[in-house]
Amino acid sequence: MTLEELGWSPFFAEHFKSHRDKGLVPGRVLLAHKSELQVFSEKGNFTAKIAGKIRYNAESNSNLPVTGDWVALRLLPDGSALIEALLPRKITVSRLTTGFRKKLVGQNEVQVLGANIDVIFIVTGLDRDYNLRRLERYLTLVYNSGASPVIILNKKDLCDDYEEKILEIESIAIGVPVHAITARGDDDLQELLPYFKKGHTVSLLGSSGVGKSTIINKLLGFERQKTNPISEAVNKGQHTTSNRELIFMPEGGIIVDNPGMREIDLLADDEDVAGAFQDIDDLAQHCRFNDCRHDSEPGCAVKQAVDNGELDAERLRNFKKMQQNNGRDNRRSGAFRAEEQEKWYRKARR
Ligand SMILES: Nc1nc2c(ncn2[C@@H]2O[C@H](COP(=O)(O)OP(=O)(O)OP(=O)(O)O)[C@@H](O)[C@H]2O)c(=O)[nH]1
Ligand SMILES: [Mg+2]
Ligand SMILES: [Zn+2]
Repeated sequence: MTLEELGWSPFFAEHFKSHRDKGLVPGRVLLAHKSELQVFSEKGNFTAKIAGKIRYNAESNSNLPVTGDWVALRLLPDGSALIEALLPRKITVSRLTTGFRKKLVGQNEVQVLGANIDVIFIVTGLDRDYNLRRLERYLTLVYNSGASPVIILNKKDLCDDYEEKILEIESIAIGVPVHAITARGDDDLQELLPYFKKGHTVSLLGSSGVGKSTIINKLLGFERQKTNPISEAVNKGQHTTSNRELIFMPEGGIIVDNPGMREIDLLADDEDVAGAFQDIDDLAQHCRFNDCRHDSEPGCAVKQAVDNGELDAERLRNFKKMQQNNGRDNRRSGAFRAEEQEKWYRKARR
């Protein structure tokens, strides 16, 4: 497998320069367990350990390599490898566990759900799983990551009015592709193939039982992933899929299956939405006009921050997308934020 097929790009090449001089080789993490990782490189597949200094210097778990990360490998004489550096992530799909969520689940960290993902399929079931508000929360998570969202409505066979639902979704997810499919059927998966370009990584997110693994099996043409009727998995309080792993598509392209996300995981994102763009909210205080849209208004502090490199243009783009998406201009006030947090907090404790 070539580096390009693994998803290598000039961004990583630039950050790898200093490591190459030290005799290290680039590799991409296929699968990460606590102590051992599977890493793919041009020189083959290696079982790798993380160098002690990486663990020592990591400020939190989010600084340790996860599936999808690019790393610098020292190849050892016994055929294994040592991960000596983690390359910067081009895209991080993550969830902040702060504030109320921290109180709820006792965590205090950024949890990385995906690294260097190009496209995220947000998978929803057209059966009982369907929930527009939840879909909005998934969209927020994806917009914050910088990956491109695609909405997959699965189990079309169990829904009579899926066309209406598509219209409903298109009105909140402006410009986001929406596909209604039946993963159990044979023909619908064709329309997803164009997302699998050479070296591109597609990750599937969604609640447990919506059919993420079924979709992957169908795309691959064999039962690579375990699948289960929803009732079985949910009654046991488990997800059928338990880890994240890079899977290579025969025609090129890389796919990542994920364990189903829990309601409480998304809850955090609602809270994050409230504070997700705090930096932009702060800058906006200094715009000349109170209702500045940060487009071409004179005296716009946000635009100015982009011009002088203080604020990432991509981030501003995502901020606008999200506002457009949710029509949530009014959500910027602190009072609204506090109210929202309170609401979700109460909900979670019921
Ligand atoms: N009727 C119907 N059932 C489907 C469809 N796609 C998947 N299923 C069923 O839904 C159940 C759950 O599918 P999985 O693929 O295991 O779901 P998952 O999203 O991977 O779940 P986790 O791994 O727990 O996150 C299985 O019994 C599938 O056969 C579909 O298009 N129609
Ligand atoms: Mg699964
Ligand atoms: Zn402005």
